[in-house]
Amino acid sequence: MIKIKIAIIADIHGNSVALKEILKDAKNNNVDEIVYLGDLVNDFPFGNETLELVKNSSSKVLRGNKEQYLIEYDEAKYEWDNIQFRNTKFMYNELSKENLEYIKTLPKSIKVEYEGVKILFAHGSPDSVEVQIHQDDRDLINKYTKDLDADALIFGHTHDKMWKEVVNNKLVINAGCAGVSPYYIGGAEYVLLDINGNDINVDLKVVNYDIEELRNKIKECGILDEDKVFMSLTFCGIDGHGKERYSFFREAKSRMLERNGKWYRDDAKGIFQYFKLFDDDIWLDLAEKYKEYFSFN
Ligand SMILES: [Mn+2]
Repeated sequence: MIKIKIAIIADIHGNSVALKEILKDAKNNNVDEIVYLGDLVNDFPFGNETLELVKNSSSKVLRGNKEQYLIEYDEAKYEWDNIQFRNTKFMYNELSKENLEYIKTLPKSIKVEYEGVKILFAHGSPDSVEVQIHQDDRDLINKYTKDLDADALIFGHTHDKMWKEVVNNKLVINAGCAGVSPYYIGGAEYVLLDINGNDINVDLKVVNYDIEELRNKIKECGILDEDKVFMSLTFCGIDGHGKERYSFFREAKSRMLERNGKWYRDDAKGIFQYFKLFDDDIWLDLAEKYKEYFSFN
């Protein structure tokens, strides 16, 4: 009988410090293979380092919306000068040519069969890197499981705390978030799947990593010369200030709505319609308001 152990890692977002700890833990658990569910790079600036770890540990790697943004930026080279956009531009400029070409090769979903057990892996939903499947969205979960030609559907993207359940006789797992999970202080989520014949054991794992190491790496890499606000907000997501980060974006969005009647730019194209690019004065004004929670001022 086949027995295979798989580690599933979603949403690293350039946090190579977190990924290294996950890979250590996965090795200690004797995993046979690793599947990456996309959003490998952005919002932390360690894209190349992350991609080297990813490429060296797996050939089952998906594209997320963050990879999609970089690919579209490579094609269109939008001339946006919003301060907030500098983070994406920094990542684009930092990414090696080889890694840029690599992310273009990544599929949006894959189906893998482990001796009769079929699993569909996706970033957001089986048909989109942008769709978010939250556990309380029963219609959506029903839609994606009722005719599913697989035994399990596993995805990430929402950054919700990991969850699993059986719906329409299919195993459904949200693999949580490795790099920017707001539910811990320096905690990285990943899933261990133990397939033993038709029996699947699911272990939702959280490993700790050193947020000070990450903070120091950020100070050294040059991103703060471009913008401290986005980096601080991202850091709020992992150092216990997730609520403040959420309030910042909610407030920015409502100020944009008040000013423009919409919260994205008129010239936002393609997938960037979903990218919250706020006006600089709103961005900087809120940065002042929230600065006591910021790591980088
Ligand atoms: Mn995503």
